[in-house]
Amino acid sequence: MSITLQISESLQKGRLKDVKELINKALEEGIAADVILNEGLLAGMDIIGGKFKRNEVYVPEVLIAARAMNAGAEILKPKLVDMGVKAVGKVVLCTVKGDLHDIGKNLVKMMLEGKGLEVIDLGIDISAEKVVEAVKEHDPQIVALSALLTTTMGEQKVVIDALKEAGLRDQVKVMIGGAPVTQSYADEIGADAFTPDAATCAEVAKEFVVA
Ligand code: B1M
Repeated sequence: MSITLQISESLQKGRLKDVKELINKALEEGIAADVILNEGLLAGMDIIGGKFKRNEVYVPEVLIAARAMNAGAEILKPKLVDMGVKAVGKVVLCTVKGDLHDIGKNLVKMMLEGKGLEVIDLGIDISAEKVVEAVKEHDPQIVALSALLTTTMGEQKVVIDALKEAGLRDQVKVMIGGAPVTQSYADEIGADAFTPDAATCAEVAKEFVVA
């Protein structure tokens, strides 16, 4: 089995120590950091994302796989920077104002990073004004908004309106999600995409940035 496949498999099992050791070994063997990233870490995270979508694995497995991915990515980061490898795109992500739920948002973040996207995670309880500021500062292609309460999903529309007001709406794709959110709600408020789960969110986000 190739060493990148071993990295992918160890990542899927959440074996952080093995992932780190294998990455160091692969680097010693002269395998390029971007090959390790793509064929090891991102490939493994892709498989986990698919399994999560099909309910073959659950939140804890995704969290430990993502922990292993982050540890591996930390080792590769300086080498990738040296090689001039850039993230494929940038996403500003948050849970909207009034909403403190972050488990789903964090999964979305991990899946986006697993697709090679840079994520500016603003956190929870984030106002439309803060999102607008972040778009001005970071110039992302995507704004991703999570809401878990029927009382806070309206904030997703508030953000879209604030982006329009600031003249930034056409520069970004707005993606929304969270348990009470639906496709018809996305259509109603003029979001660019609703996705039901973190893995699909990352797939659609990648399509947006490579399109
Ligand atoms: Co809260 N809570 N909660 N809660 N909580 C819910 C959401 C609720 C459904 C429970 C219930 O009553 N059955 C209910 C909402 C009812 C409603 O409005 N429809 C509820 C309530 C009412 C509340 C409080 C108001 C309770 C109170 O104080 N009376 C309060 C509100 C606080 C606030 O936010 N202002 C509250 C508080 C909390 C805790 C702090 C205790 C805790 C949050 C801890 C944390 O996040 N760090 C909590 C929790 C844990 C839950 C439940 C049990 C689990 C949520 C969760 O993390 N699920 C939840 C009930 C439930 O869902 N069974 C509940 C796992 C997570 C992976 O799923 O976040 O849905 P989820 O993410 C999914 C998808 O939705 C999607 O991807 C993920 C899967 O891949 N997704 C996106 C999420 N964001 C996306 C963005 C995208 C795309 C997909 O694109 C951008």
